Amino acid sequence: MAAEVKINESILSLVEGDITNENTDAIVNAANARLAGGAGVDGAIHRMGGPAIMKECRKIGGCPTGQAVITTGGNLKAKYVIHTVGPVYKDGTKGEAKLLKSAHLESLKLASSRGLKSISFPAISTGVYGYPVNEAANIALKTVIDYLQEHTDIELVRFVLFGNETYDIFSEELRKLI
Ligand code: AR6
Repeated sequence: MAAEVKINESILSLVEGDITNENTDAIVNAANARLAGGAGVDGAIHRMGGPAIMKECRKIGGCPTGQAVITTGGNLKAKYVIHTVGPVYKDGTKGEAKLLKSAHLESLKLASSRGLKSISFPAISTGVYGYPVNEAANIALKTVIDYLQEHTDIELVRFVLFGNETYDIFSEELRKLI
């Protein structure tokens, strides 16, 4: 399954799949603030990418919630991994939306600053961190759409969604936004 929209000259696409197979310049990792590795997409990226990624994460040391850092992609097809830290969802009144927006925005800015042309995101914060998928999808998609409307350097942003339930919710939220 796939959906695609054009924003200026850039493409925003949604696919169902495993982000560790992506061949975009960078893939985004839903990391934790210690960059210590973990379950979910973080575990999958380190498993597939090999120890070079963790070696750089240790050197960097950590990443505050809402910020982003970049490492090699190791053995992955993607050249780089951008590690960002989404918020843990409590009740929606603890600044979660602002932090989730910032996680996406800082990842995009980092990709731009490195001259990257394509980037893939997972559904940050919607697994272990408990963010309701529809709310997270709205924030993630809106942040990317706004960014691509203002910046033309990134040619492709892809959301790689694990399972058709998450894919369907992202598709629905995208429909509402365009
Ligand atoms: N490709 C794409 N999406 C995936 C993959 C994959 N290979 N594996 C899981 N997902 P989560 P979070 C989806 O829990 O909520 C870790 O322990 C998953 O189905 O990976 O931001 C970190 O170290 C869900 O839709 O990230 C942190 O401690 C989405 O990715 C914490 O979890 C995000 O789920 C971060 O939690």
